[in-house]
Amino acid sequence: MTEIMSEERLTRDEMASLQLRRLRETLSYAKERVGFYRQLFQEHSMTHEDITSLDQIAGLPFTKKSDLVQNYPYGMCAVDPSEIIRLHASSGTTGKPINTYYTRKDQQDWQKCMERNFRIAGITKDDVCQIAFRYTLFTGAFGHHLGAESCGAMVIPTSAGQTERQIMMMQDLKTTVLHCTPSYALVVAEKLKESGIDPQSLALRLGIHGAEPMSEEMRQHIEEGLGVTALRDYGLTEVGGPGVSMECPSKSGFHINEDYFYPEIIDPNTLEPLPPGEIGELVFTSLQKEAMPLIRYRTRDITHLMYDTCACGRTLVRHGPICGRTDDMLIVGGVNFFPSQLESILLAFSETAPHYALYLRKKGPVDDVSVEVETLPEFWALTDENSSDRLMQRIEGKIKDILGFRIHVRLMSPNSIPRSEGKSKRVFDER
Ligand code: DLL
Repeated sequence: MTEIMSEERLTRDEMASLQLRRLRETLSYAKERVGFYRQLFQEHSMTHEDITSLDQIAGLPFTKKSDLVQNYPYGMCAVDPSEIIRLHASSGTTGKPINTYYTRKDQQDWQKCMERNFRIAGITKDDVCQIAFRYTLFTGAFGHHLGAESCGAMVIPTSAGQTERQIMMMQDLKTTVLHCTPSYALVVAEKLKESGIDPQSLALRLGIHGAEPMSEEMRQHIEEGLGVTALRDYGLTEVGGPGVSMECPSKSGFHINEDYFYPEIIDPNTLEPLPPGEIGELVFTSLQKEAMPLIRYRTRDITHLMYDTCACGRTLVRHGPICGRTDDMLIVGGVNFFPSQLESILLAFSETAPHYALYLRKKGPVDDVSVEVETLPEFWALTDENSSDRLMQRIEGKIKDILGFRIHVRLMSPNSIPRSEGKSKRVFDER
């Protein structure tokens, strides 16, 4: 077990007073330096002096993705471009990327958050970390790279793809930690199996997977396929990428670096704050950012907060798994559901593989929903029409029981659904 630092086990009062001080500093800094916030605060006729306790944050306006789009490229920046030493971006939905910027201090803070995350996960200087996130504008690879180096581990920046070469390097260099999306972890696991390599023959012990959801059922596939403990980390480009939160080996929530990012959960419809434990939309206020401070940024991610002390001894607030995004929620015949719920149902069957694609189409006025799911090679090799019909009916029955409506299931042969080296696209809403 790695050492727990004092800032990871502050009392709630100590953390709250630190957060309040930094919140007031951030509000005053943003108002002074970012035209967007100056105007927003004027419209809400508020100043940072009005904030004397953390719960008053609920009276502040939100920042939305559309604000970043409208103020592209530098409108949300609090510093002159000459102070910026790094830019990362995610692909926006409207054509223009969503940028995030770092001053030297922001980058150092990012590194501290990533290092803390990886210590929480149990990485030490003896580890060999293979970074198989893509090294592009995407924050994933660079953030993980910074954190692993900061822990004193040896970093192998392979980037994503060239899976055979990844495996060769794992074997030759005795990689102990694989960093990549859950989707790519599945690709590596599949390649190991195909090549007849026993994961136990590798030095791999830990997988750190983020940037997209990983259900418990998918975690199990990855852990078995790679012979690792698979832990999730979370973050988003807008607030600086990964480094926001990380699971510890007790797998009971993601520890939030709440001295850097103040979290709230709101009801996405009423926009009112929800009490601890209730599920809603995660909102973050940056507490230490120089280049691009964000106040009450609506992430669209759905989860809940837990304030009890974790089994690992840390008091940092934790969020639960991201069970979906407000913009990912699907409505079929009036019933709301998240793709992650369907994933858990599909992967709970011992005959299925963790590869599926959900299609939503219109048949006249009615929603027609179907899902293609691969079966494991062991099942496919032995299957006949009867056994595959029986499995299909069992899966359809389970979906109807849990989600309350019918989804047509098509069983697919192994390897027939496209794989991804980054984030997977599994939902095709063609309505
Ligand atoms: O995905 C940052 C990141 C890189 C996080 C590497 C972790 C590891 P974006 O591309 O901006 O940034 O996507 C952010 O991805 O709002 C979530 O919806 C989703 N997401 C990220 N991590 C997780 C996770 C990076 N562990 C968006 N579980 C977020 C579920 C996740 N969803």
